[in-house]
Amino acid sequence: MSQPQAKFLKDYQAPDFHITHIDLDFSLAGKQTEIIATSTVRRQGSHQSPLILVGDDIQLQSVLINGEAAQYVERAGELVIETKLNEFELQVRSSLDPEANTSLEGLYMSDGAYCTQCEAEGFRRITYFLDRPDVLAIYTVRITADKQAFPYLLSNGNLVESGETSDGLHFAQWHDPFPKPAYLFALVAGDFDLLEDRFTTCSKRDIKLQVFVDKGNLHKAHHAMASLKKSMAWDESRFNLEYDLDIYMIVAVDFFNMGAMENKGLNVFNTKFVLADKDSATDDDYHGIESVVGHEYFHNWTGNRVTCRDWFQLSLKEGLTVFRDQEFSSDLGSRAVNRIHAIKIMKNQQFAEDSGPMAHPIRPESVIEMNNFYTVTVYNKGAEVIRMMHTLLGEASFQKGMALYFERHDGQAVTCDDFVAAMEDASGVDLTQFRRWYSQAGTPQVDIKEQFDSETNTYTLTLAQSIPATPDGSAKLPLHIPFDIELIDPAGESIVNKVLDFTQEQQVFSFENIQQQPVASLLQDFSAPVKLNFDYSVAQLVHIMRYATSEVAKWEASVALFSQSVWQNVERLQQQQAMFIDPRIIDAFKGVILAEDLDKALMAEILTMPSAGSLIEQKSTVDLDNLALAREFVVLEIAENCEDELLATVRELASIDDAAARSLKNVCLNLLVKVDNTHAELAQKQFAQAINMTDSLAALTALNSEPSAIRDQLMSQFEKKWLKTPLVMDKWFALHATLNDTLCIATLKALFEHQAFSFNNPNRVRSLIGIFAAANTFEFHRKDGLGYEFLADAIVKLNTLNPQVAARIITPLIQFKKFDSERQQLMTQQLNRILKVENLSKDLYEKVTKALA
Ligand code: B3K
Ligand code: ZN
Repeated sequence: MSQPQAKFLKDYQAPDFHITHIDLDFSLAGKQTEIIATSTVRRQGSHQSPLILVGDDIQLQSVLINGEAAQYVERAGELVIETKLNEFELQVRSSLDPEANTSLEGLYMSDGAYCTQCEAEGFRRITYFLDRPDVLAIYTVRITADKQAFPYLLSNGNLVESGETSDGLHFAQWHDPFPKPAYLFALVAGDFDLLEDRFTTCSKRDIKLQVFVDKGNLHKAHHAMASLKKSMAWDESRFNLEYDLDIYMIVAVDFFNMGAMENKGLNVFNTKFVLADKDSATDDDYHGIESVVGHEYFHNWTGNRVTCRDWFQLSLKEGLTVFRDQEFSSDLGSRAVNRIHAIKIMKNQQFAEDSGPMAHPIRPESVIEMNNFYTVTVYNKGAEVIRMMHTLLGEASFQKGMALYFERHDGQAVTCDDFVAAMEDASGVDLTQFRRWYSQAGTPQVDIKEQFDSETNTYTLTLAQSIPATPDGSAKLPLHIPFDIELIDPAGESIVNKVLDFTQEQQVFSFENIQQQPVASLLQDFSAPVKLNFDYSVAQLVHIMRYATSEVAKWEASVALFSQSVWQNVERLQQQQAMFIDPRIIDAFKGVILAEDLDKALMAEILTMPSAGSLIEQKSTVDLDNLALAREFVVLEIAENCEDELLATVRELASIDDAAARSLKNVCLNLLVKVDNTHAELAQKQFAQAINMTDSLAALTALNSEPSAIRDQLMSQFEKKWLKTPLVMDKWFALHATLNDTLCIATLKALFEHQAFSFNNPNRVRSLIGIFAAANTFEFHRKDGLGYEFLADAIVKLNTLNPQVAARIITPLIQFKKFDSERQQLMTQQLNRILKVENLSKDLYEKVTKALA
């Protein structure tokens, strides 16, 4: 077998043919599902090349051109059609078996309903087509199916006709007036409960809103509907963007490879991001639903109306849409807490990707399997790049840039450069150097030196930037970095608050009229996705925690205080010295628990001790065994010394019905249970009295740090209660997967047989296996290698069932460079084993070969 080949951005060529219209006729009949695709095809330019369509796993029946048998060859993944005509009607008849499709790409079944997933290249699993985002066509779709089993027949756009045919069948015909690429096509057929509502747009158009959920779940659809209405209103008020069709549908399905999909007018969602009621969903789940519903809705303009020329431009729509959904959440809720969540994703996951074998620029230059590039780099670093432009331009000019972008490109498939050009032209800001953010992989490091001259009253910051080499070989030239700082005087007054334009390899910034040595709060609000190298003293960090104007800066300082102490103790352990914590650190955390002027959700963030995974990301090499001991020590020292304050907080907030209060209470409870077993009773009591999932799950999580009889008892109560609610069982599986205990892996293996578990369902796989590998750091990295073997076994199994999911959960196994040589060897041993698997998917092939290179 030949090895999968990479495609390169530099090889982009406009298509030889365009398809302007397509009529799809689906006869949904299980294993023998028939599809007739009739397209209007137009040759572009004066070439003589044949028309080459792509397709995967299609059983071809016939090909006609203008009603006559066409001359064609079918070869690996392609249909080559010879014709001299410049414009013609092409009819392709084919069939496929959606029931056998476990990859969940193309047309497949989820719990008895037909549904589709076409991004990135799933449409070619439905019919032979020009499956590339720069081919935009107008779609008409007719669906025929059994009326009783599939009362709802849905597709993009507006319903134009429906009715019954013979033998208990019925049909629906849909028309989408907006030309779109094939990846935005969707079809759903099934039996659902339906929640309906309406929205009046700013120009007084009346839009019908529909949320389809599995039978019996109607009461869990209200939050998603409310989130949709908020999204529509917000996009009008902040971005001046109005919805365009007369109907907007969301369908929730249990079998789904990712979070949701923005198909034009017919979003398909993972149930996880639709279904919620207080009993079964946590405050975080509610927040997640609001943000994903928003994200998919915002794609209607950033992604659908203006789409990508090719898949290398993915960040054009994803980075921008993540930026938009982050702004939506921040305008509606706490800006600081939302920012902290975004920063955590960057530092814990994106920095890891940037320093690992899959490092790529936000606009990748070469790709083997496109599905591997729906990454934290393209999405989250992409959003940071948009955020930096927003910082450099300011809101008003940024909005002018958005308006110009739509004015120029509505209805087109464009590039990241087109977006930057619109921003530049609308604002007059020169973004030439800034564009390097699109082509350079890796996390820039910023080294900082400070100097205070008390004679001249001058404070000086010297900034130096460098980017470590990455395996993709992309250039590493100086970047345009907006660097946000605050200078705080000894009395706690803010004396300077500004964004520095940091563009050179090394640059000096001087501040005059500074009377006393200030404390600098650097890279405030994470104003650029860079790593900061500055040796803060404990006193400086405590000062920032107390006086910084920015709440995010307070949190950053608390993370730095905690982390410094952990690393110092790792060193002490390596030198066989006793561990120690500076009492000023304990006082700083105690000060936060006692603070009266801080937002409770922010306090909860500060009191959430940085995870082992996030600590690992701070270093290029890690002594994992001592890290475990040192982290445990610092957490315990803080918790023990704050026991009274923690206890008082838990009691005070016990019955306050507010998400921020709950999050603070539950963080405190978690720390308390670590201090002393007697506090386990508190958790037990909370579990017994809980009236919402947030509190039940927090009680269980607090008890989940080590095995105990109480834990086991509550876990089985929980299991009995929720056995028939898959999304809650996911939480139960995840608790098992994060137990820090040597028996963890054996338990997980036994759970493969659990009636609620299935390898075919991505949510179940992620909660049991994905979470284990990504979040149970010390069990996954066991010295005997059993954690790696467990993950590799699952990946081998998923290689044929669902390659996309397999390639997603492999991430912790390919990021092995930081660990000791024994662990590295055990990890690469498993990777080599995966590489030898017969019929290894392109998805895994790309990641494993890059890791082993
Ligand atoms: N655009 C989809 C992601 C598709 C992933 C394909 N592997 C969801 C989103 O980003 O909104
Ligand atoms: Zn998206």
